[in-house]
Amino acid sequence: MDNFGIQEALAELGLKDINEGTSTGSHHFSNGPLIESYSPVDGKLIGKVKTTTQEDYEKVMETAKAAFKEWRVKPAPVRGEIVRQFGEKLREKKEALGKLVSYEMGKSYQEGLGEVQEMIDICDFAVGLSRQLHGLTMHSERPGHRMYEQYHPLGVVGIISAFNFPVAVWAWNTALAWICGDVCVWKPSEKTPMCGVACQNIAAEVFAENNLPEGICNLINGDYTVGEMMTKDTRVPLVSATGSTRMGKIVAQEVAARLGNSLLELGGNNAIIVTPDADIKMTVIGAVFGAVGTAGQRCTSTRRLIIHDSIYDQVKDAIVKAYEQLRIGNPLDENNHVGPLIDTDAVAMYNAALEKVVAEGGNIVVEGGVLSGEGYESGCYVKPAIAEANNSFEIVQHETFAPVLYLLKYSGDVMNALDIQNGVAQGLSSAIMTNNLREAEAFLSVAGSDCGIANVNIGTSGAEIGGAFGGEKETGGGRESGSDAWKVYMRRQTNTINYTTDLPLAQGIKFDL
Ligand code: UN1
Repeated sequence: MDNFGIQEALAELGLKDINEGTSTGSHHFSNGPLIESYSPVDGKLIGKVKTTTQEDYEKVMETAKAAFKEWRVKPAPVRGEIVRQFGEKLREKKEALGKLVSYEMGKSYQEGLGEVQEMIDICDFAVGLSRQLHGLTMHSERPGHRMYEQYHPLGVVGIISAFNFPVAVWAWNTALAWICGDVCVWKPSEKTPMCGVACQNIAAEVFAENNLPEGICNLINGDYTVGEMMTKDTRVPLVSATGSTRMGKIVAQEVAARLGNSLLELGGNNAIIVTPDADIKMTVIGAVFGAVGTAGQRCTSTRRLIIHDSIYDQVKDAIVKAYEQLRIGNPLDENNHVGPLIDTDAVAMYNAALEKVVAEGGNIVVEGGVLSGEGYESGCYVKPAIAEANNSFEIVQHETFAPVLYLLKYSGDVMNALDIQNGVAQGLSSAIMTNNLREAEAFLSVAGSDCGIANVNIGTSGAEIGGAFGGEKETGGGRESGSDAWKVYMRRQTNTINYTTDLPLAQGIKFDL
């Protein structure tokens, strides 16, 4: 295994002694039982990370609150300069971190690098934004009065992230929260704890070099019970959570019960509509990457292809042919297209989905299966599968985090395809492949896609950081990353200033004493 330079990468990221469960950075407060992280790539132990107890959490929160007092008074562009330095450090460590992401999560090295690139990109974005946290000015109805609004930091922002993007989603939240003047407490997925410690180490270096408290960036580890410490904590005004809809519903309720804010980025059930005017070659690339990239474990992965009946067989044949070319194996080997699933529980869910689609009357077009033998010792490698199905099947309505693609047929005009596309509980990403302007515009119109992301002649996955990222319905409604997503990390204050010697009341009310 070592020929892929894993040990060197771990050393570069300060993760060498992690076998003793050494926690580093501000994570040194953690004293709970160890989480062992096994690679889905080869089934080997990567390291052990200490979990956070309630007592540890209290210390983290005290540290974070103290750091907030210092951080919030730094001018936003000064905070931007720190984020710029963090982005520089990420550039230096891109290969090592990309490799760890690939090894601990199982996505291809290319995608691991891509994920670190998203971190770098959001840092650059945040640096520019640090001079643009604009509020509006309004005209007061009263003479000699000035009215405007300003944005202030919120405080401690809690971040709960998923295994599938073990570093980028944290960075989307953190880079914005930092320039907004917030401090962060991050609970990464217990399936990818090493990635969390690696990021904490990189951030800690930057804060130390600038004589800033490391409590601006905090790491806690463990399962959902550790996440719950934040969701129930009134000291955490915003909890940003990425993961399953099941998890999101619990987080939303716990945070709402104390009238906190939550930013939710949950499950998707993303479809590509393929119309008679689609470019078939582009469709195949977009659909296959969308369905098998990251072994189908992106929240933006393509789950459903909605194909017009006039070109159904042609598209089906082309996709099946492309699947025949797929090489499944060690994701650190650049010759492979598809790596492993995260763990054997995910493999069981994949198997169950394939059984269920058959039981519901689906027709398997590309056979799935779990791979065994040399190179597949971890038991996490599966064959990407395709089934012809019906949108009403329970399994098609459900997000299975695995490379299972459902082919659905539509006839007539594009509105029929949109009914199918929108006919699921989730609303994250969507796409249409067409060269027909009318179809494309109908898809983007008020009566079109109901998702947070709607692409034309692009697949469903691989969104750029510059746009707001998130979706509707069971996807949770939150928006992270680009555009004006930063506003969620700040509190808005309306200020009215009277520079006269009179006190006229609004709405013309008379109140003479
Ligand atoms: C996720 O799967 O949680 O759009 C995030 C994409 C990536 C991010 C996915 N930029 O596929």
